[in-house]
Amino acid sequence: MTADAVRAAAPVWAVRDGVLPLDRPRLLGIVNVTPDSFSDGGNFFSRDAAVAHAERLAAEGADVLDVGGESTRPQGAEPVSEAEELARVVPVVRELVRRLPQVPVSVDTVKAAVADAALAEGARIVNDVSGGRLDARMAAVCARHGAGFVLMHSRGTVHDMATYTYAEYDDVVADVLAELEGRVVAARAAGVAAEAIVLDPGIGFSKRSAQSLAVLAGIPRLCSAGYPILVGASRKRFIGELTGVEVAAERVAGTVGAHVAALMLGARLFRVHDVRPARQALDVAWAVLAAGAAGPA
Ligand code: HH2
Repeated sequence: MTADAVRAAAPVWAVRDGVLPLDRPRLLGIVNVTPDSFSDGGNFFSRDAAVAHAERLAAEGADVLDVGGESTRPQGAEPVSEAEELARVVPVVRELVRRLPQVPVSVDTVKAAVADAALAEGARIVNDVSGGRLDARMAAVCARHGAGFVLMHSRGTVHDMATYTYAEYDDVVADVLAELEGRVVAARAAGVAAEAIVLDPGIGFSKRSAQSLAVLAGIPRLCSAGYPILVGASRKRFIGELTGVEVAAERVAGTVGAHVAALMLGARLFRVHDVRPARQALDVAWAVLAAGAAGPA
């Protein structure tokens, strides 16, 4: 197969009012408008700081800007009220849609009302770390707006989904796949188009380090569901445990390693704090893979 043929065969992700072709690795740059996120909490808590950060991520090559107003940090994330989350997220989404109309904005929320408000402001994707599990209205909101919908695997509530409380599996890859397929059935039943759906195994969510490694290694099996796979390994605990690097912001090289491996196994979307190194590493890794697919030069 030629490199052009590889690209031509690539799927596209239907994100409200357009598509994001998955003909190369796509990056979601993380914009945490929170005081308490595990690796950058408080850094971009004001609207202006969050917007400036997002503009920097776009300039560094982010394909999507993922705006979130509620942390799921492992050390007991405190759930945020709907009013507070709206107040954090909506002004940032509004400003990004105005300033960067060419970069799709995604909203990272488990609340249908927050998703609805962000989509009304021009966001094009909903990234739900509960895959629609925690708010029965979420899938219908995504369907009504025609939004792209990231269904991430997790168990439990916002407060404990990033702990090990529910980290019991028979076969972690099979169990995650089955639970995600259940979320897909619910989303499709609510009217979400198949082309709008992306699946994410939820690295570090109700998963010990070995289980996060297992789901990364299991990406080819996850791909068998027929939906694009997104991975969010950025700065996460398993990288700290593997490398001994305790400061989350210093886990950039480990993050790149995890994401390049995930790309080779079939993932096409990556949610990252550090866009510049991710862009460079994944584009080069992709060029190598495409050259291999093209056959002898
Ligand atoms: N991880 C986090 C948040 N949202 N969304 C998807 N789709 N995949 C992920 O792996 C994922 C996610 C947690 O990371 P972060 O936003 O940096 O931290 P916090 O939850 O503390 O704000």
